[in-house]
Amino acid sequence: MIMLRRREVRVVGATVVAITVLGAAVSGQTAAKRKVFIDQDAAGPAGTDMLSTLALLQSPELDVLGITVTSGDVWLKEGVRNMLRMVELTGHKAVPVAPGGEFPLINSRELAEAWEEQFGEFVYKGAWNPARWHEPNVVPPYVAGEPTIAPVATHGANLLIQTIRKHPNEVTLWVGGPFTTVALALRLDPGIAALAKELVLMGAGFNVDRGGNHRINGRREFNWWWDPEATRIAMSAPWKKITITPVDISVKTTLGDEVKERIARSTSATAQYITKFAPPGSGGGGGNYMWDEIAALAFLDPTLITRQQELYVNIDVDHGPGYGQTIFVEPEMEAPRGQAPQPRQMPSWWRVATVQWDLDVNRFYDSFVALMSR
Ligand SMILES: [Ca+2]
Repeated sequence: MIMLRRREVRVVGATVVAITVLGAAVSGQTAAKRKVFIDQDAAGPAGTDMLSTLALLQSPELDVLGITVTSGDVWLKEGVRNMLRMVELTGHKAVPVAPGGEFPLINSRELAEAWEEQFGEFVYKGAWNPARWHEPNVVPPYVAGEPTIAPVATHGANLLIQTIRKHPNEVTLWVGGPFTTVALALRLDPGIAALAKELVLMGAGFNVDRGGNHRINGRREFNWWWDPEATRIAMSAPWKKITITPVDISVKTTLGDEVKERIARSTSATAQYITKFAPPGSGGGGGNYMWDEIAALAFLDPTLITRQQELYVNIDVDHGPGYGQTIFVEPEMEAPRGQAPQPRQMPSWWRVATVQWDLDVNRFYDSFVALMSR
């Protein structure tokens, strides 16, 4: 891979945090909160989908304007139930929750199985995993109980459009799941990409050898692979800024017992929710990496990221062996010795994104525990 410019921001980051805290104390409640709209798949009750959503909901710096749920880790209807129950139990039920995309635009369980017959088995397929398979309309019994609140009577794509149109240039779209809902919204109203403040997402994989659907090929990352055509639509739209938390950085974190024990010391509703459903010693699936939590906390505090890089990033939608794999290229071409690098000329559907490679893991855990203990 290419040479990376290492940005050491640990000391600078600490200074920025101190100034931010001081600034907040001086300005009191007058500081405008950053507006964010969450799009998430929603396995429950206390995995990466819920904990990352909670991190955003718990932050005093954010105004969460809405949540839409998309199929992915679990089917849509199950995910909406899980999300509603979570916001109800943690004191966030005023935030509107809307059902979004139920089925990928093209991809399907059947297509995925046909692909596996040709090219090899996936370790992880979300709602299509044989061990957790049920029909999309089935909502199985839930350890956290059933919600007493209902979703808003609007499709998630429409709620997303309405939210961005109501607050032009102010809304960060934060995506922690497949892009189906975002793609539907972009096809209904292409103007929302340029009207959003930015796109922040967990997805894609580059060089990691422990992530992705195979656990050996990190370029086929689950969120993007579930709906490759939606990913192509979303990643080709003219966002002002795109920030990607890829699998490569996810595998540097673990939701381990030490973090869980620190959270368990708090009596807050959120801490007690987590401790009830993900107590210390309960383990966790897929390495217990904090995939989506990094995307949430780095959005809250970008100084947690110690190394990142700008790349053109998109996805392979050819229905062959590379279907659903991340594709990427550097923005500049290597120049002959002594000459300045030249910008690479790319087709219009390629966008430059900031890709996170490394983080200050201890500060990340500290921030996570603090948010969950509020
Ligand atoms: Ca997710």
